[in-house]
Amino acid sequence: MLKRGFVVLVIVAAVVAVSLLQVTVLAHTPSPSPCNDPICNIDIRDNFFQLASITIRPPNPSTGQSVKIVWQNHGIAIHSVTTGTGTPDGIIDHTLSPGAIYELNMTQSLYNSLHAIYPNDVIPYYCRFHFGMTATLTIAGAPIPEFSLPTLLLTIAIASIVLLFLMRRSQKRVKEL
Ligand SMILES: [Cu+2]
Repeated sequence: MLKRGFVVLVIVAAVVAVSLLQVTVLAHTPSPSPCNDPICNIDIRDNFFQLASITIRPPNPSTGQSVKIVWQNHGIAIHSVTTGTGTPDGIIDHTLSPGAIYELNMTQSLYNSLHAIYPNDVIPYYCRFHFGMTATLTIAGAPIPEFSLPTLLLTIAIASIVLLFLMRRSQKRVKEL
């Protein structure tokens, strides 16, 4: 019994470690497009955005869950994330020093403001400091699911423990009979 408890503990520790690793990895590498995760990363370099075109999921109207977009300046120059085409549209305008991170939640209200200007949901943005440093953010597809991968893994871990506990109890009962 002690051995089985140890095995369960190791499995739980591994799942928690993988979940934490997943969060860390998500925070530091550019996401692929389409990005189906609740966190989407865009790297800023001298002088381009990576990925320059990315598709993210819209906010979930029933749960209120929104995608978090994370820009990180990996360059040695100052850059900005400014929505519009050459002139700011007044919705997003954020300047990043080298190494800085800018986190933006694509909430329903932000999405509505952007959708009013860009009805096709392709949002152009650029850097104020470098001519030709442009990118697009496309909002398309089904809203993000309620469960993120780390949450899902933790749920599986907890469900496994409950299942093992119930199995153990039923085995005991069989022995008693
Ligand atoms: Cu720039």
